[in-house]
Amino acid sequence: MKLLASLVLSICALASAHYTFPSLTVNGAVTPEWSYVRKTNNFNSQAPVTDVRSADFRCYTSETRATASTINVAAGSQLGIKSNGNIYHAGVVNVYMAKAPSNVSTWDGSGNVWFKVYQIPAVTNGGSSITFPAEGLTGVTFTIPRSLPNGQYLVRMEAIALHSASSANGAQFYISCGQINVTGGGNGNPGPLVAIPGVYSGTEPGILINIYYPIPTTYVQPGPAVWSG
Ligand SMILES: *[C@@H]1O[C@H](CO)[C@@H](O)[C@H](O)[C@H]1NC(C)=O
Ligand SMILES: *[C@@H]1O[C@H](CO)[C@@H](O)[C@H](O)[C@H]1NC(C)=O
Ligand SMILES: [Cu+2]
Repeated sequence: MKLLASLVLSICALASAHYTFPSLTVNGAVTPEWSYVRKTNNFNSQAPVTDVRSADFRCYTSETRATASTINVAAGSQLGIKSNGNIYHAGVVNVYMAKAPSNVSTWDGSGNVWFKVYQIPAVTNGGSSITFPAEGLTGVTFTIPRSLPNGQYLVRMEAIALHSASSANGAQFYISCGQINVTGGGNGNPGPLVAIPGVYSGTEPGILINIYYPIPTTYVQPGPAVWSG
């Protein structure tokens, strides 16, 4: 198992092409890269964020200072977040949203404003196996809750690679923030609300974890419960 883990690590080091999440899929159409998603610092390097307390843990735009255009998405419809490659590392996914006070293009997403709308955890089996349904996907698709109030939102994709997560700051976070304008929504009250950064300490059992040996008996998905409206 140790051998397998180090093999995985060296494959990771050789394969420079990781992944970013530069596009949305709205009404079945994939948007051009970095048009409705803020261009992240790693648009070229594709390197992950590993410090869950850094400012870049929110939208990863400290260098690009990017903003984006905002696309209309109907509440109750499917929203996709698309990768430029595939999520080839073993890991899990969370998607968070936050409502901008006014124009999302000029909002930084600070405060206790983020709620989780979607997740893809690991699947365990009491210690005989652990599998990662997010592994290999080229993106995720989820339903914008029907009762979500109208308005402009940031949508933050978070793919957590866990192949080297057994030491502190070993988990790799692949992040991006899209901008959407929710229409036809309702009077829901999304929550629980968290701040990003702030939501994680980095020592959660789902972030600081050896996924190889011993095989985990359970997996605890990081972050709050999903709000589905
Ligand atoms: C939001 O702000 C951006 C950037 O300043 C601007 O281009 C856009 O027109 C504004 N949108 C609205 C609806 O005010
Ligand atoms: C958001 O949608 C509403 C309702 O369709 C529309 O009036 C408003 O102009 C849209 N805002 C943006 C920024 O697209
Ligand atoms: Cu890698």
